[in-house]
Amino acid sequence: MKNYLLLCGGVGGAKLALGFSKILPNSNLTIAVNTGDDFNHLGLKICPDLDTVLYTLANQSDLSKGWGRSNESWEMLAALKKLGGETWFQLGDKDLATHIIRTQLLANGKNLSEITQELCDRFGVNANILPMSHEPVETYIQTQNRLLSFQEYFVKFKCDPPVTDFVFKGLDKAVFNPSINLTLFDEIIVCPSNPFVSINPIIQLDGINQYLKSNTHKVSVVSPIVNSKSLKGPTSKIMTELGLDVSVNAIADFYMDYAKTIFVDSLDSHQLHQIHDKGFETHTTPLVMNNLESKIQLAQSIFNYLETK
Ligand code: FO1
Repeated sequence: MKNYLLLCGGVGGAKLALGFSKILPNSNLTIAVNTGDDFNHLGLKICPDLDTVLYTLANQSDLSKGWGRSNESWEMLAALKKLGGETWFQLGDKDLATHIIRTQLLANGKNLSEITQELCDRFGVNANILPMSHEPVETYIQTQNRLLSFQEYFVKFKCDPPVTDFVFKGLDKAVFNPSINLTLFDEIIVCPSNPFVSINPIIQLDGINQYLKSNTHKVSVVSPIVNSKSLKGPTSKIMTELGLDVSVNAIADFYMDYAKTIFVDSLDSHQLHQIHDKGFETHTTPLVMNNLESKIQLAQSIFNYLETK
C-alpha cells in the first residue's frame, strides 16, 4: 500500500481526512494542516483548522456549523458578554478547554506538532495530524478598503468585503514542518479546501513548494468546486471577486505548476476537455461529502484510482 499525505484546510479537508482515516492504517496516512488562520485571541492560541480536523476525526465536531464541538455550551461567552468582553469570535465552553491546553503547552516550550499529537492522544484520535509549519504564517486578506486579518475577514466581517489579494505574513521566514519527510510519500493529495486561503499558505512554504513542482506526478487535487460553485465557505465568492471563472477549469489553472491529477465531480464533466488540454489527468467521482458514507466513498474512490495508477 502507498503512503499518503493530505494537504488540508478546515471543513472540506477535514471531511476527506475523516474518510481516509476510515480506510487507511495510521502508518500510511499523514495530514498536514493549514495554520495560516491561527491567531491569538483573549490570550489563547487558536488553531481553527487543526481543531476542525481534530474534532472531526474524534467524531466530536459540530456538523451543522462546520467548526467547534458538538453538544457545545456557551456559558463563558455569555458571561464574557455581560462583562463587556470581546465576543465576535465565539468560543464554546468545551472548545475553550482545547485552546487553554494548547496555550499552556506552548508556554511550557512544546512545539505545535508535539501539542497536536498530545491533543490527539487526549481526544483518543489515532492519526498523524500535523501543522504545516512550526513558524507563524498569518493570512491577511486585502480588501478594497483595508487589510484584514483572516479571522476578522471570515468571522467579524462574514467574508463580506470584496477581496483583491492575500498576504501571508511570516511566510518568508517559515519552512514546511520538518517532521514531515516528503520523500516518504507516494501520493500527495490536496484536499477540497479553499485554494487561496487554506492551501496556498501550505504550498508556498519553503521545503514543500519546490518539491511539489518537481514531483507533480505524485500530486492530486480534489476539486473544491462542484457544479461550478463551492460547497461551503467563500471560495466561489472570492473567485468571482478576483475575476476568475467559478469552475474546475480555473482550479486547474491555479494548481497547474503543482499537480498532475484532478478529481472532478460528474456535474463538471463538460470541462474535462479543457482540463486535459492543460496536461492534467482527471478522474470523475462524486465529490459531495454530506454524510460519513460519502466521505468514506470519496476517499475509497481516490485511493482505488491512485493505488493502481
Ligand atoms: N467561525 C465562525 O464563522 N464564527 C466563529 O465565531 C468561529 C469561532 C471559532 C472558534 C474556534 C475554532 O477553532 C474555529 C472557529 N470558527 C468560527 C471557524 C474558523 O474561523 C474557520 O472555520 C476557519 O478559520 C476557516 O477554515
